[in-house]
Amino acid sequence: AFFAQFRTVDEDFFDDLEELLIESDVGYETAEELTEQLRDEAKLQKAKSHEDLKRVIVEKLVDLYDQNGNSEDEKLIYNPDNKPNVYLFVGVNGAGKTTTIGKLAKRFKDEGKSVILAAAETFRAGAVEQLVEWGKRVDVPVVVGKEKADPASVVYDATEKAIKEKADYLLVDTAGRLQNKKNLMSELEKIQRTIKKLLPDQPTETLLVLDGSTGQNALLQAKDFDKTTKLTGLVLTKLDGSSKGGVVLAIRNEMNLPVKLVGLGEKPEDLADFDAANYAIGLFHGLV
Ligand SMILES: Nc1nc2c(ncn2[C@@H]2O[C@H](COP(=O)(O)OP(=O)(O)OP(=O)(O)O)[C@@H](O)[C@H]2O)c(=O)[nH]1
Ligand SMILES: [Mg+2]
Repeated sequence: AFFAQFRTVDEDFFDDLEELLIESDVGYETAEELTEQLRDEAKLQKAKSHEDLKRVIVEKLVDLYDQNGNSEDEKLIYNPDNKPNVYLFVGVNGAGKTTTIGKLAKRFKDEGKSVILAAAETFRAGAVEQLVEWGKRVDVPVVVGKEKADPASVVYDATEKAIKEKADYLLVDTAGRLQNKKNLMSELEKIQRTIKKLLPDQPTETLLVLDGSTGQNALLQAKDFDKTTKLTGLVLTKLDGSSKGGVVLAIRNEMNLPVKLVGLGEKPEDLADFDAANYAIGLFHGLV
């Protein structure tokens, strides 16, 4: 529809394209930069037809995403000589941490790896049960503490168990909300310190889980969490809905954090690796 509106590719076309990119949460700066590049590229490639332009736009989105990184850092890190590989999951409440951990546990289990889960979210009622439920569902052990236990103590026990059993992976679930943000951040810091006490090189991954429909606020969340627990990547959830998750382009552009996983539903198999080209096409399809 967007392309049909335009007979010719002129200034109006690029103005409207920029507006549409902003609306899909790519971010103002990124949208401006991208439109600028597209304008140049379209001229350079003499892209006059709409088909030409669609190709140029998708190419540019992928380029923008890949700019500083190589595609290698998009993969989850697994080091067989450094077991257990500890993955710490952080993010605001409802983002999809627990669900992602359940799905990832299934993936690793299916690959023949040994996995242990740590229920380090003891604040919210029902949180531990939710992870235990996932553990049963995908047949993976879950370390839990006593009621209202200190989350760091649960992590300590789980790390010890993972070391003793030479587990391939330890996936740590954390709270998304405490009494206030300061409490949450200091708890996450304490959890990270606890892991390092036993395993100085861990966690291998500290992943920020983001609800794909969060919009521009996701960039603020990424900056906040990165300050406390240096992040290694993002998980973008709920892309099965209407959300395009355009904000990851802004996060990539400003913070150079790769998206490592995407959530595509609530079932154990609804998890995929991030693919920049697919993502760009999806984002772009949302625009037209
Ligand atoms: N459609 C869809 N729903 C998802 C996805 N990921 C998670 N959800 C749902 O989102 C809700 C919140 O997910 P949780 O995994 O509980 O989120 P959390 O980050 O652990 O939340 P807290 O424990 O409160 O901090 C649940 O109802 C999940 O089923 C996804 O990729 N797609
Ligand atoms: Mg949770």
